[in-house]
Amino acid sequence: MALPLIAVLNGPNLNMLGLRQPEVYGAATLDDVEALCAETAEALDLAIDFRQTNSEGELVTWVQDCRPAPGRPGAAAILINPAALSHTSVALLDALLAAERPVVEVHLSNIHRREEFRHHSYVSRAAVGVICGLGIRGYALGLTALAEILLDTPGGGMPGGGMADGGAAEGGRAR
Ligand code: CA2
Repeated sequence: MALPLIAVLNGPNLNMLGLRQPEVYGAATLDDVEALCAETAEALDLAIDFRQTNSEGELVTWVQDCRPAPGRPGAAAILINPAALSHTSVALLDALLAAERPVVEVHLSNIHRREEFRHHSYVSRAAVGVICGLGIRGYALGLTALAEILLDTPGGGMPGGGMADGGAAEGGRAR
């Protein structure tokens, strides 16, 4: 049976995780984050498409691609760590609003305990929820929340698509 597909999107510099600043972001690498997401998704009967980019434009395009189109399954929901783009990118906010999918924003660090410029996130306006300060477990919590949101809302409350097989099923799952 087709599983709901969650786009797990990571922004600039997150490819450096575990290699620099472990005192801020922890020792786990982005590969560790992907492994945790894969394991969590399997337990939740979700499929994931896990990606990272250093380019704002590429991230915007990936968000746009979450809406299904002919020959493209889209995604049922989005888990995103926009990294520094959280604090700067109206373009990313606009793309997330236009995606019309449930969005959970995740940050490894507690952005509210850090510099003032990190306290505001444009992306949060498009998010059903924001998780920060819990390290990589925030990704597992975000996937768990999205699984529940998709179960609670027939069709995820969004236009169709978003199944891992690209089939005709609507986004989300019937209870
Ligand atoms: O805490 C988070 O997850 C952040 O999204 C991480 C961003 C930062 O700009 C946000 O304010 C909060 C930075 C991602 C870059 O991560 C690095 C990891 C290791 C070494 C250098 C950067």
